[in-house]
Formats: sequence, C-alpha cells, structure tokens
Amino acid sequence: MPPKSNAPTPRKSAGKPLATKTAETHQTVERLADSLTTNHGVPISDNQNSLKAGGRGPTLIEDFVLREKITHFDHERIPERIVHARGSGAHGFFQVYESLRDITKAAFLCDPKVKTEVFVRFSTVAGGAGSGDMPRDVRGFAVKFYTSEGNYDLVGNNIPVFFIQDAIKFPDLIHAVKMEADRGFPQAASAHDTFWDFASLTPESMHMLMWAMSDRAIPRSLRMIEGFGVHTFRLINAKGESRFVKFHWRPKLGAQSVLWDEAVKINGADPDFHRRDLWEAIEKGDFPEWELGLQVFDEAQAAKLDFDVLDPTKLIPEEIIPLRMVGKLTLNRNADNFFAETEQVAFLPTNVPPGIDFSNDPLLQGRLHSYQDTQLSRLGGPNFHQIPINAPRCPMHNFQRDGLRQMEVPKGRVNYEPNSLDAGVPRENPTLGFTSYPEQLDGTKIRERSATFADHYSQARLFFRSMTKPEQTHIISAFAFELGKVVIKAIRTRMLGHLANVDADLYAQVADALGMPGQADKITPAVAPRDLAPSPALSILGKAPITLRGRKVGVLLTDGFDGALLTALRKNLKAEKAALFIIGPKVGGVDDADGVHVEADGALSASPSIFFDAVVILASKPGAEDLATQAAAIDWTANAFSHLKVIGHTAAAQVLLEKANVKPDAGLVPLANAKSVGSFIKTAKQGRIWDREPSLRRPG
Ligand code: HDE
Repeated sequence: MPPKSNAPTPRKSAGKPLATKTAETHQTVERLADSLTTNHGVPISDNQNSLKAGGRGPTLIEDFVLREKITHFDHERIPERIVHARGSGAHGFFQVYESLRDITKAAFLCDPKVKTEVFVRFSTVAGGAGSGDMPRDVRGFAVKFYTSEGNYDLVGNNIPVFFIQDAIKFPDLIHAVKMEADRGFPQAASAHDTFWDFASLTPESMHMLMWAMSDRAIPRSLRMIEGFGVHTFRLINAKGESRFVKFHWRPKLGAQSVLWDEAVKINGADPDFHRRDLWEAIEKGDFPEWELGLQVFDEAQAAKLDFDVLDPTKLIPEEIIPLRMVGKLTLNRNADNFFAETEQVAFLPTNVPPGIDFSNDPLLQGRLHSYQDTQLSRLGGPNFHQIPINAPRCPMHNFQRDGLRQMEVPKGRVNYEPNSLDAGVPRENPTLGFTSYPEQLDGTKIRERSATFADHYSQARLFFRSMTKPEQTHIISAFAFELGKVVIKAIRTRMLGHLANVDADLYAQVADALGMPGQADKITPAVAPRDLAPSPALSILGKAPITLRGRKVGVLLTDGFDGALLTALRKNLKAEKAALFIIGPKVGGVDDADGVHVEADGALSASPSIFFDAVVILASKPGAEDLATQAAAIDWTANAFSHLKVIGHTAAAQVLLEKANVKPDAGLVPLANAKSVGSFIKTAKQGRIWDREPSLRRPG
C-alpha cells in the first residue's frame, strides 16, 4: 500500500455564499472539521483579505495566514528535469500472458495471475516543462512497475538506439541540443547550429539521426508510439542462468505519425495535443495498451551478430532475432495530481528486481549513476523514495535514517546491523535477495572505445533502406529542414559528408533540397559501411494497421445539414471504436435540415483539421457557400487535403473544395446518402492517401 496521504478529507457540504460590502465571494462552513486551515491546522476565517491596519492601511507582518500561503506558493515549482522535462503520465497495470520462469526469476514475470501496478511517464527530451508536445524529438517511455520484489523501472525511449555510445558524452549532447547558451533559443528544437555541429563531429550519432529525422520523432499520439529499453539487459532465472534481452513495447493501436507540416501547426493550435489526447482517451475508458516484446538471446548468438550488443547505437533486426510477445501494459487511470505524480515521479534504471540485471553497455553504466543523483537536486534530498508515487508497494525496511524531508518515524533503538538487541528487525536474505550475475571480468583499466563499436554507418543505411518511399522522402525533407536552419555552412557540408557515407541517394536528395549539390566534405569512415539486409519491421507504414480504432474524425456541419448522414456516421464510427468530433461554424452548434439542433464539440476557428485523422464536410448548399467565403473554412479544407487525409463530403460542399484547391482522388469520398458512409469508413481506415503527396510537395 502507498503511504497514507495527509491531505484533508474533502468536505461534503457545499460552501454557503456570504454577502459582503465589497462583493467578493466568501464560501463559508460552520463545522470546525470542514474549515479551511493553515498547514498547521489553524482554522481560517477569511481567505479573501489580508490583515491590514484599516481598510486602506498597510498589510501587517503578523498575518501568518497570508505569509504561509504566499511562501508556499513561492516555492511551488521544483527544478525541472534537465532532460525529458515535458511529460505526461498515467497509471495502469501490467500482466504477463504466461510464466517466463524459464528465462527469469522476477516474480512479476512468472505469474500470469499477477496484475502489477504501473505508472508510466511519456516525455519529449529537449524542451522545457512548458514546451509544446509536437517538436521533432525523441519520446521518453518510462515505466515504473511496482512489483512484489521492489520497483522495476524500464526507462526507455520510442527509438531503439541512441546518439552516443558512452555516458561521458551525454552532457555534451544535451548542451548541444538544448537552447544555445548565449541566446537562449531555440526552445525544443534540434534545428540549430550547436546540435548539428556536435552531431556532425560525432559519427556514432548517424544511426540515431536517421531515426530522429524520421516520422518516429513526430508521433500522432502517445498511444501510438513504440517503446524500447535501448540497451541490452540480462534476464536471470532461478538456476542462475543468464540470457541477454532487449525490451520492446508495441502499441495495440499500431504506430502512427503526423506530417511535419501538421506537427508545426498542431504545436501552435494545441501545444498540449499529446497530453490532452492521452488524458481524454483514458477518461472515456478507451485505455491505451502495449504489448511487451522480448528479444532474448545468449552469448553465443550475440557473438554471431555483425555488431556489438553492448553498443547502444545498434539494434538487432527482428528478422534476425524475433520478438517474443510476453505480456500487456494497460493505462487505465489518469493521475490525480499532475505535480504529485507526473512531476515528482523519479525513474531509476538502477531499480531492478531479482531476475533482471545490467549489461556492460557503457551508456547504461553511466545512467546507473545519473538518475539517483539528479533526484537529489530535483526532489530535495535522499528521501524521495517516500513520495507516494515513488514508494514501493511491497514492504520496505532498512537502517537508512534521517536526511532532509524524512517523513517516516522509525521506531526503536536499533539502527544498525549486525545487532543482537532486536530479533525482529530486517536481515539479509541470501536466497531471495538481489544478486548480481557473476560475470567473469578481467580487463585493463583503460579509457578507450571498443573497436567493435566502430561501424557508424551500416545500420544508418539499413534503417534508411528499410523505409517505404514516403518515409524516405520525409527523412530527406527533415534533414533539409534542419540543416537549412543551420547558419554555419561548414556544419552543413560536414553533415552532407556523413550522409554520403550513409546512402548515395539520401545524400544527393538532401544536397539538392539544400541547393548544395557536390558540396559534401570527404569523411573517411573508421569502418567501411556494409549493405545489410533491410528490416521491413522498422517501417511504420509497412506495418500500419487498417483501422480507425482510437482515431478521431472531424465533421464540419452547417445549418441545414443532412441529419441522417450524421446519424449514420456516428453509428459507423462507434462500431470502429473511433471518435467523432463535431465542428460548427460557431460553438453553439447548428440546426439540421429538419430543424433539429446539434451542439458542436468545437468551433471552426478552434478546431483546425490538423487535429483529426480524417474529415467530413456535411454542408448544406447555403452553408457551403458561406464557408467558401471564410479563410478558416478554406484553410481547414486545404490543410486536410495537403495533409493527405481522407475527406468525406456532400455534393453541396463542392464550392468549398474548389475554393480550397482540392482535386478529386481516391481520398475524396462523396456522401450522397447514409449508405455511402460505409465507403468513407473503408477509405479512412487505410490512413493517409500517400499517392497524393508527390503532387503536393517535393523533398525539402
Ligand atoms: Fe536519461 N536521464 N540519460 N536516457 N532518461 C533522465 O533523469 C541520462 C538515456 C530517459 O519520465 C534524467 O529523472 C544519462 C537513454 C527517460 O522522468 C537524468 C544518459 C535513454 C527519462 C538522465 C541518459 C534515456 C530520462 C533527467 C546517458 C533511453 C525521463 C531527469 C548515459 C533508454 C524519465 C531524471 C521520466 C531522464 C540521465 C541516456 C531515457 C539526468 C546520463 C539512452 C525516458 O538522470
């Protein structure tokens, strides 16, 4: 059980308004137990006025009610995370499908009947806590499992590799990507000189850069991201046998991304797009789910791979070691309080139960120090494990004592061991306690990178060549955008040199989009890149599900619309488990052709088409003619088209489509009657109309 909260029990009776001379609102109660109090329990008589020497006089320093309230407020913020500051969290549970006893002794993975409570926090990396949800960035995917053997934190990302191979480079990487030191910009963006300066001088980052420039870095929803533990870990079974493992999360809704132009616009129109989407889905009972997949392999298999499994810039293609899907994560409860839970949650890669262990990946090894350390300054001392969101749900007892923010009152005389004074105090547990895998180590103390880490281009090439055509085009465009924002030309030519090593076509197209053909620096790879067999599993589009489940369809209505069409849409979308969002020219809603009033979920000006996966225009003739005079409606329609969305529309909407320069194609579905709604649904389930893209924009 989590420690008891000392928050006051909510009052049952509503406050009574009290009339005052100056008309400020006072909501009062009579029972002492219901009173607003100070933090020390003194009942407060007036929470609207400070204590003054006369109505127009100065405020008195003896006003402890005012001073306590303001002092607490002044200290409400704590230092934000140095990375991953912007995040959204939720509660849920995890359950394995069958016992994994053969490969691990971790109790929560050995019993399919056990539902392990979890808290998950998703995040961006570079921006501050108040930055938008949609920058091009890696997403953090951190899971805290409250297991019966202590907390297990799987602190991963939505990309399976990382920028650097050694923890000692992390401060440099983060300094380079965050806002530049002298000018304080750009916020939450990698498209600037210092990032690309560092990256172009760090060849090991090439594979990760391909991912960061891909659609993976602009997800449609946090519910639609994959997750990865990145490093190789160990699983240990009860016999003490060790196997290597890579952790994967696979969203049940399928992975999906937005287009860059959408990301830019969404960040302006709704900077909380991801946070809101996650919150709303959970509130309405549409619980996001992920399957946990394991790639399990032994030392002999590891030795046969053509790269080092301790190198976090490399992945193991699923085609070589397939995923074993072992369990399911469900998020079914929003946080009660953002600060207490999502902000104060402290993930520690060092939190592992018996049965899970570390590998010697030098990036992981550095993380094993960093997270505990960062919590000391963020959460103000060594007792942050007592904060309810961080506290283990299993018994916890040891002889660590005192320290800032100690909330417990340890009893008794014995605070050391061995001891003979109290037989009831906790003792070592040689059979069930955590033991490290006794790996044989015999090395020279040395500051050196292993030669087995030196191939920086082959997997970058593998990734690019495993993408579908639209995904490749997006990567080219992203490089062109980001490098286009780099002012110092030498950084661009250096980066082009790396791209030439990755793939000749990628290089040529980025150079062309930048207007810099033939300007790449000559960069000699430490190890010549090889052509590896492509891994189709790395493509999002290649495995996109045909579905509208968890997606949102925006329906633009005008007065006089056909009510039967809306009813049919509503019914069909419900059957597909998709959300329907009604947009009216005004939020007050519209009347259908029979005069039946329909409330809108949002006004046109506040509900741009970028918020939806597919759109429908149910306009009457006069309604469409009016919309065709309005920039908001024309942009709404033009954007839906240029973002490759499926558009269902009435014949009357033609005037608006023409004004928005929408050309008929497979994604334009006329809605003549309730029956045609079926073909709209069928088309929208396919996702975007990728064939439309080349006619609308070229790479760059
Ligand atoms: Fe982190 N990272 N990291 N990181 N990281 C933090 O811990 C660090 C790395 C990741 O939602 C910090 O509590 C170092 C890889 C996530 O609260 C800090 C290195 C991966 C989160 C830290 C790495 C991650 C963090 C900042 C290189 C993917 C957010 C605040 C050795 C596998 C967790 C905090 C949350 C947060 C250090 C590299 C994932 C400073 C030194 C690789 C998801 O301790």
